[in-house]
Amino acid sequence: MNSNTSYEALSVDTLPQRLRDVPALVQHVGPDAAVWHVQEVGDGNLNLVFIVSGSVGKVIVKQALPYVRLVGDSWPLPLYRAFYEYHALTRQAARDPGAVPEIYHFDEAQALIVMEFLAPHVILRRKLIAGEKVAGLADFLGRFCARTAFRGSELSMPSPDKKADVALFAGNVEIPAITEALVFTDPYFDAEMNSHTDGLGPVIAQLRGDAALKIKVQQMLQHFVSNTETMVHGDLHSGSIMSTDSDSRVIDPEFVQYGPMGFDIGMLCANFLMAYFSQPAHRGADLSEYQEWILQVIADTARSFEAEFRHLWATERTGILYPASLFEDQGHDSAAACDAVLAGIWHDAWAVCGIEMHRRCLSLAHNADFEEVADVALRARLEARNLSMGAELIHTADTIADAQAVCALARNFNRKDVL
Ligand code: SR1
Ligand code: MG
Repeated sequence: MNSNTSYEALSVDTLPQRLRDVPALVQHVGPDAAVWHVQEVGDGNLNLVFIVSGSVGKVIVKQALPYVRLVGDSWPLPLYRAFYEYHALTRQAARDPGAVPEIYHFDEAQALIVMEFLAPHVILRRKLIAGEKVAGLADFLGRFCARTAFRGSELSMPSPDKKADVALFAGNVEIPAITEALVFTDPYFDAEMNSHTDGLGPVIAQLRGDAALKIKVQQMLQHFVSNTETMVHGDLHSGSIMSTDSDSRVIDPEFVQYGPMGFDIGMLCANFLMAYFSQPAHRGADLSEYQEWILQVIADTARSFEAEFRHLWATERTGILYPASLFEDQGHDSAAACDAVLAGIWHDAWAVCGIEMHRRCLSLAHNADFEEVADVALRARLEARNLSMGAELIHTADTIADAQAVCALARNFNRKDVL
């Protein structure tokens, strides 16, 4: 395809003819486009996603649409998000090698990325709903969050490079604006695109009537839009992770921006907690065993994050922040400084965690964990536990001791009849 041609959305029928000369497809799919098989499998909210198979193998072709797929062309969205996704993927690949799919080709004009087809990986959210375990998941995710947080910050990066990157990604305006509205704002008032499960009225009234809670959430939003600590994935939920029974990768960083180091791990933990609270609707006899496994994943992800972050602190602290010249070279251990940085990260993480637990039940774009529960009364009871725990996390983010305390809180809310 001539990348100078103006943008046109691909279709199953046009893709072979339009991409047949792209070397990456010839190499990874096969030279004869006439025998390519194309399937559109996008189940996310924004983009087209094709699996292209041929005599040699398969690739994923992801193309941005000029509007929000979930809503339609009444909500236009810039194609340039593919440019930021591509640059986020290259940085994540450098900061945590092997953690993201390999990129074969990028076409800016067509807003498309050709990448590795992951097999037999499936979206992690599907595995959590099905009650399947993934070995090594927590180690992988904790490491990914720590490496991308640390290596994308001025704890590690040369300051001019980091500032150039902040400037580059600052051009990604409309995508973070979705997060600013849907995640941080809409859940807390009767916004136009909101929806919620019947029966949640009393819990929602309590949240929206809690001015102190809204202040905490707005403080976090202020932090999110003004703190450019590191390059965050920006949408790290269980739909942005693909897993087999023992291997995982992170996908879909189009919500990339420079933001707080605790953002990704907080959003991630929220999605594990929502998987946890929704389990009674999906499980039979093995309910408590599988729920405990999910909590263990949260605790182990936090442990893996801390261990990797402390390791990078000791071995890769080459940036302007907390330099050895101020600490080790003066005979001062920097462990207390690392503790303080981690405490700030965890404060942000637990607040973001509570906010994400709210938005997936109250604003646009709910998650399948709850949404696929057909029994509306049961769904409301489970979502009510999740919403109440979210509020508790936001209120107490400053004083939560550790991830084990969050797991204990989840067990308590899981026993409560909030409605
Ligand atoms: C309009 S986009 C809605 C949601 O889908 C994406 O995956 C993000 O989570 C966003 O908030
Ligand atoms: Mg996505």
